[in-house]
Amino acid sequence: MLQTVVVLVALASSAFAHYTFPSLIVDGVKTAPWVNVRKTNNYYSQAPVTNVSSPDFRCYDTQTHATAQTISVAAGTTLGIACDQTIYHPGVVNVYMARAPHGADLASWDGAGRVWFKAHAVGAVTDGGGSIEWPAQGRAAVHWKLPRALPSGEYLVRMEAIALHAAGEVGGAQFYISCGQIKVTGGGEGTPGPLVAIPGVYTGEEPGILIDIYWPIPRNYTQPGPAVWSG
Ligand SMILES: *[C@@H]1O[C@H](CO)[C@@H](O)[C@H](O)[C@H]1NC(C)=O
Ligand SMILES: *[C@@H]1O[C@H](CO)[C@@H](O)[C@H](O)[C@H]1NC(C)=O
Ligand SMILES: [Cu+2]
Repeated sequence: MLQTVVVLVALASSAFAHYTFPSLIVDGVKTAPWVNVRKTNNYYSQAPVTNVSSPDFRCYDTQTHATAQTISVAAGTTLGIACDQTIYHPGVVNVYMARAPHGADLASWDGAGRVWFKAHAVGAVTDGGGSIEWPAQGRAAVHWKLPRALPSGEYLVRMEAIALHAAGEVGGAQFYISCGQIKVTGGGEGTPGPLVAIPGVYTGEEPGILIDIYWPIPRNYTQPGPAVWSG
């Protein structure tokens, strides 16, 4: 009897709990949860962030005050960020990165200031009002190639999966956030940008954040934030 209850609770939480992004994927290997990613306030399926101006909007670790171990990744290789389940809400993904200042200890660096560039994005597919699709939906991870021009150094890698199922009013979009810690090796001489501050990058009223995705079906979709820096 107790076993049945435990199994049902486990099934229910995997099916209905909010999701998190606790792992990186480096050289094809998924890291253990919250080892190379700062443990977030919602590590135990608490609510995602909805206030784009909140201090929690950066790494969502204001209560856990978490830091993580930094993992080495070579420039030019593929980096992934893994969900604890799948990205089951409709929505889009942005990944931002920020390089810690020379001499700073990444584990204690807070990522304040205009230091973030967009490293990767997964948007929406529209066809002029007939349908709108969300390529990130249903995925267990996102992957992208770190440009060879990315300078060597220590970076925060911030996942931002924006769930848009309730985004028709201000504060309705849900932001599933976490920050990993990587050390880029063998990098190049590029200048990542444009740089933005987080929080600060959004007002919450961008057409890609304040949006009714159901009716009328949007004819187009504008990814929030700056363009991706691709090296
Ligand atoms: C959002 O966060 C900012 C900064 O902490 C705060 O001033 C504001 O009241 C918050 N807004 C809501 C709706 O909670
Ligand atoms: C679609 O494009 C129009 C014209 O550029 C723009 O005003 C509108 O905000 C866009 N809608 C979305 C949801 O991005
Ligand atoms: Cu949810």
